[in-house]
Amino acid sequence: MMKTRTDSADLESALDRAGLINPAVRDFVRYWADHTGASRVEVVGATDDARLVRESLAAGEIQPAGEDRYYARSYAKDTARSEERTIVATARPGDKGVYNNWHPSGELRPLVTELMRDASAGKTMYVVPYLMAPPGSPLAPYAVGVELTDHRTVALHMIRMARCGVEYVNDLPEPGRFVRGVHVTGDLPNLGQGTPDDQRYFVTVADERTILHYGSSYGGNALLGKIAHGLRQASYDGWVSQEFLAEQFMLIGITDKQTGRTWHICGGFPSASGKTNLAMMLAPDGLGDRYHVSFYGDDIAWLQLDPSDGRIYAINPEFGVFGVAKDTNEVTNPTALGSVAPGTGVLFTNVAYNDLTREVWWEGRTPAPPADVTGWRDWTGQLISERSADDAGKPWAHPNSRFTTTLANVPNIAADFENPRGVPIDAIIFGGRTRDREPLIRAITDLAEGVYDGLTLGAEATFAAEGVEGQLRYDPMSMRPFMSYSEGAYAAHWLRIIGSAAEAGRPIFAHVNWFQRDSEDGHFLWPGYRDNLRALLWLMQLKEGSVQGVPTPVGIVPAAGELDLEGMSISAADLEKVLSIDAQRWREEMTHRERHLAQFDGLPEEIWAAHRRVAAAIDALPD
Ligand code: GTP
Ligand code: SPV
Ligand code: MN
Repeated sequence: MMKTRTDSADLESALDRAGLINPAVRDFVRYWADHTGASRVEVVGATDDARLVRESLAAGEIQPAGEDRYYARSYAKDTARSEERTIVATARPGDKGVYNNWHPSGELRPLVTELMRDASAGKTMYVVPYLMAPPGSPLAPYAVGVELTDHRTVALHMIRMARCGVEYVNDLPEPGRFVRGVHVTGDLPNLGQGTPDDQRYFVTVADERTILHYGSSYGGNALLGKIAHGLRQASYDGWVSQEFLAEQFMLIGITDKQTGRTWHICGGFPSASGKTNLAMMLAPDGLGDRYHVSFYGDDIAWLQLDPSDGRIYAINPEFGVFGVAKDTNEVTNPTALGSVAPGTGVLFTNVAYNDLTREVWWEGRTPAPPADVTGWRDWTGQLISERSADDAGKPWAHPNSRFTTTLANVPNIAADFENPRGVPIDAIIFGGRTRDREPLIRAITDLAEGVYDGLTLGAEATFAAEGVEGQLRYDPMSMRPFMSYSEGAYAAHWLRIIGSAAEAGRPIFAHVNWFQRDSEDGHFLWPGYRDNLRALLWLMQLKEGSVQGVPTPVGIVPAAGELDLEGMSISAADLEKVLSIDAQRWREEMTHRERHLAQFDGLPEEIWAAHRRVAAAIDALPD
């Protein structure tokens, strides 16, 4: 007889077999197994990976893509985060911000719970206990979670992206203190994605530490440890506890082998704007082998004061990389290719796939697509050879196609990436895709002006979110899609946390832009990628006083000759352009900034004062 719902004896024995003894976690699983109507429950962790891979291959959910490499397609209308359908809900109207799409939890929680009723019927519910921190971190109490998911491929992703296993929940000092994540895929072909009848809901009930995501099996919509817990829930927790910041930041070390000195830099660029690439950066050949960049994190950092030395320390709570495939190749990012090499267990999603040769390809992998199209299918599964003339020019891979690989596979992973204390931060940088106005780098030494700069980060939105690509918009600290409470309180929390550092150990701020374009032919003025290290080396020299730069109203820019351009090719005109401040464009910008900041209730007076200072200095510039 076919079973419809998990029988309670089976459920208890599944939990027992997995050694899951935390009684609060067991209660959580019992409730949702019954409510979603899943027919089986299975607890999984890292040690189950090989078996889950075999089962997924046998079921045709993933396909082989070379030695221990795998490929999956998502449903064609489910390929990126949905910002419109993402909500932060709490019981406190005061948590409403401009970007968090706040709703009362009293309305949202019952609504989503109802959508989930019996919605996993006939499916297995995977129970994935996880830790979003290096074990032993002072922030580990905020990092414990359990994701329930009815999608096996999501479980495979979680195992790569977070530390997973019952050991992370069994011995909690407070057994009930974990983030409760429920992911129900729903009937993807019937959810009205992107229409007025959209059924999807991606809700973080932040004051109940509960995440309810319904209607997607892709990326941040479905891997709840990453964005929903690691950013939205954690930033809320960090604010309520007054203990830490959780930001969409990359985190790197730069070592000067000549002096033995290592600097640590973290920073926010909006989604699909270069964090992973920067974290995996090789020093440019022209600089010889003097410098080495080490990877700590590429998407999330949690920052906290360490009172023992008065410095700000950062950890990467993640265990893997969910990286953009597009334009990744031997020249732009050889490190990324190394991290997805044979034997890594990488999962590719929504790139192009060859049924016969088991190869994968994406736009920018090679200058032109494979000439022999035999066996090649685009990301939707359509054979390239059978494409209509109309479709001939369409990309083979989805622009938001990605690779998922664990940190240990990243060739430049820092030796101490699991250090529970994290690393002391020397600089915090912000940047985005900005086609004009923003110079290559401008350094900011004042705390309020640095926080102000983050809050006014403006950039072109990317394909990492549905329906917004190319839109110019403000994206404060690159947290716009992940903001969980009001922006005024967020700014105050930033001033307090970074301001708690001892004066001498305080990080310097900087704004960077690798994406300025020529106004006539559109070419990138700065070569980008590996050469970005040159701008960061200048910042470190500035911090240490070995270069002075040129002060401007928006920060200090490199003086001619201060950037080490050894072995790099850039025209004198392009270089001058990326190092200069266009007074007229900045004056226009300041009026937009004023309107942008005015939306935020309770913005600290220090931020307004910084804005007025910068605006007055720009007004005083000659044209
Ligand atoms: P999320 O994972 O969405 O948060 O993205 P991310 O910020 O980590 O972006 P990522 O490094 O994956 O880069 C996104 C895209 O920007 C890729 O297609 C890169 O090839 C491209 N890119 C990254 N760095 C540069 C650069 O310095 N110059 C240029 N022109 N493109 C870049
Ligand atoms: C982003 O969009 O910023 C990502 C990818 O890092 S996702 O996990 O889909 O949010
Ligand atoms: Mn991201």
